[in-house]
Amino acid sequence: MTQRTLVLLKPDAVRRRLIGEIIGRIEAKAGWAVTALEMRELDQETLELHYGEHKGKPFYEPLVEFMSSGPVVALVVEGERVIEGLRRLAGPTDPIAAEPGSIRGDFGTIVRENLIHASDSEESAIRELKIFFPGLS
Ligand code: YYY
Ligand code: MG
Repeated sequence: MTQRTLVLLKPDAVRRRLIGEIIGRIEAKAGWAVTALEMRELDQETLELHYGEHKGKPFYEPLVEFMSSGPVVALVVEGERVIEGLRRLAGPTDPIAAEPGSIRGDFGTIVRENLIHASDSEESAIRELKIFFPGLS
């Protein structure tokens, strides 16, 4: 089952010079491929679309502030069961609860600064890919 997912390497990953390490882990998975990639800064409108489900929650405003604190790297990753696979590679939202070996488990400590976003379902992937890569067929 070949799928496509949206990955964001968050501003902390860029600041800490971890983008190569993280992309390396993604590329190391057999058959997965990065098929589009862009470094960019995210405006409020884009973040509101992307994180709309969290609007009104106590962590929303600080999350948006963090996500616009510096450039992110947006990637399209394609491959076998890549949506579930990337969620597992990233680890759970709270990096302290994330297993060592996962990206969040190896590099994170703070929930907000958890290095990576990966779409959580096929529906989310389709929605989020449209936001970040509208030209994709
Ligand atoms: O999908 P995932 O990134 O693992 O978590 P979400 O529950 O969708 O939350 C999005 C984002 O918000 C999370 O990566 C960090 C931040 N966040 C937070 O700062 N504090 C929380 N209690 C929950 C989430
Ligand atoms: Mg999420």
